[in-house]
Amino acid sequence: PISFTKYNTELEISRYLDQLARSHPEVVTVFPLGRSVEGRVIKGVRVSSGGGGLKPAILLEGGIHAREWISPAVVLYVLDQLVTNRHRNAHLINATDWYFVPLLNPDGYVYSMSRDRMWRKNRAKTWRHQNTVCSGVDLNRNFGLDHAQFAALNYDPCSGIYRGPAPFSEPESRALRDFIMANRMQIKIYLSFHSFGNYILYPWGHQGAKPFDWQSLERLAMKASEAISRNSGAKYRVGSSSAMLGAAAGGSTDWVKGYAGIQYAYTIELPGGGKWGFDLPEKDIMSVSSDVFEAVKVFASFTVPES
Ligand code: 0X9
Ligand code: ZN
Repeated sequence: PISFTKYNTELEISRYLDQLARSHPEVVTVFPLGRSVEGRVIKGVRVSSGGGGLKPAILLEGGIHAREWISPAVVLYVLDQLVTNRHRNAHLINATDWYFVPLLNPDGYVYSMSRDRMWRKNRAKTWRHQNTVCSGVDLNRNFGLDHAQFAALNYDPCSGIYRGPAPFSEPESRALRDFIMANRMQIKIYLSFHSFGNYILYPWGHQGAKPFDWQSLERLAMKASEAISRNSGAKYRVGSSSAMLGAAAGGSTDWVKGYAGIQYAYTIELPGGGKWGFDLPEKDIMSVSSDVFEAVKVFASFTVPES
């Protein structure tokens, strides 16, 4: 069964989503975004109170990177809070539609839980040369914005940041692309959860220059960061991806802003912990999740004009 104080398996997550839709059919819809390389269904969730017309929407996505287990955990927590406390959270649902993709890379997540804790990529089969076979594409290098801007390691199938043979060569990145393109007029904010390092990052990642409207993105991120420090005292730094972490092309948030035209696209790097940083102890899941919920409320309130 699902728990918000442990890391759930892919199967537990998948069943929980179906269960949630069954017990709250009036607000929750589960739909397939696509299938992973190994054939797992990538599930999306819509939380909506209905009522005529399209409301502005926010999209929370997790699990692009297999080993960053805290990412799907916080996305599930926000989803669960929103739905199970929906009377207290009515104001959040009435004005905004919510989309969740808790686990974009289910194959990688399963592999990280069963075989290699530090696995990052998807589970695509690729070939280096001659006899060396390496698997996996870094889905956060596979999105199609500014495909020319890559570092040497991005061309090496054996590297952890292999970009893949072509933009959107992977079914997981295509699934997110197609969903976003189909809903791009509705979605106002996209949050991509990663770990680790305590950052709220806005584009660009592929170049050092900032988007013309970076001050609006920075201002909103600062508000979210302040909500987190009020909640727990945790500090999240705010800046552009390239300024904070160095340039990297092919990331989802760059494509979402630069191609799909969704103004507010953020990568949120959650706290690290444990031995390698990605293995944040389960006892810390709750406080990180509660911080994220506070931040997400700030982002969501921003989808509503005049709020
Ligand atoms: O490198 C990444 O994909 C992200 N960091 S992580 O440690 N979670 O792998 C940062 C992505 C920031 N966005 C871009 N650089 N486009
Ligand atoms: Zn990541």
